[in-house]
Amino acid sequence: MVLASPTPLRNEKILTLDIPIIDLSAERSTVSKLIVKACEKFGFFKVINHGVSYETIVKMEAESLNFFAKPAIEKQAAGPPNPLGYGCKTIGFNGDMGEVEYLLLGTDPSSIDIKSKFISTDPKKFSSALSGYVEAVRDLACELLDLMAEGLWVQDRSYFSRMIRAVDSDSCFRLNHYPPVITKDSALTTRVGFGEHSDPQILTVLRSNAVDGLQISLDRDVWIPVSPDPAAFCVNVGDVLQAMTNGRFVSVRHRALSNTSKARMSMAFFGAPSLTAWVSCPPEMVTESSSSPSLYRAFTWAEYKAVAYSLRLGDSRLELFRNC
Ligand code: GA4
Repeated sequence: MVLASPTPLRNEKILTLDIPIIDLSAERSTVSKLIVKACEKFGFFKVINHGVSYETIVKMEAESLNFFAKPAIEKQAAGPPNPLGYGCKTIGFNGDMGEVEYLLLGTDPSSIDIKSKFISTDPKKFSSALSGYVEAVRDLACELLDLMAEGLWVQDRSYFSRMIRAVDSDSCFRLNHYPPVITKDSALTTRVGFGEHSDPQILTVLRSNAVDGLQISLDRDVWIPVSPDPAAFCVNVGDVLQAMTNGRFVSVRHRALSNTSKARMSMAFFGAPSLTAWVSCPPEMVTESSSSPSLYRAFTWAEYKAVAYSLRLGDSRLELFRNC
């Protein structure tokens, strides 16, 4: 598909191709093969006919719009992002900045209930929209992980999804709002909304409104814009899944730019293991011989998360876990 090229940032190239679109209503073995291919080549794909109801999505989107429309002081009542809470422009703890405001939330029922009281004047409505959405996208993430296991011939089909389904899974949810770029001379300037990074977790399921901005990078300084499609989910491999597939799937760097007169809004579910869970490959992904030796040492999610938060947004953290 050929797309309109947004203005590149200095010394960068923009490629005009789109990531694979996978129809989940197609035949299961075909779908699992397509997903594996997409995860190996792009680390990103879109899913359509995903089974998440339109109502579930629009309810959550409406709550998100309501939240970001509030005065700053009311949004700050959600607490600072350390790491969960409301943040504006600052990302993480090490000086990263972007043209974005966001709300980072836990996904377990008790944290949803507690936080909702500080987020909305109708906490019940907010927590019902959020729990409905989180449950639906978690189910979708688990289904996709089972399809990946099938496509990779991993016998234990729930090897990956079990980690996200765990009651103490450390999954989180993020609402992002990228305000429109308004300049005096009405010329559009490109700004970095959320800088280049890979996601630390297992799998990310993202939905955005119809405003573009998401780009992925398979090669340094070469960017591929991902066209927005509010009816689809954009799915990407996280660092932990790259480690659990022994490097077969790629956790690809991506970013969000703001360069339009319209606000971009996105909602991301980050499926993560529980803090104490060990991240290691299923036996099928590793061979004793030299063809696929274990690329990464085993680590716990708590250890990996601590390293991620100690580094800058764009740092390559998985490299630190490579076996010599
Ligand atoms: C990227 C993916 C998720 O949005 C996130 C981000 C987190 C944050 O914004 O607080 C991090 C970033 C993300 C990667 C490295 C660390 C942690 C900011 C940062 C500098 C919520 C996550 O889990 O990791």
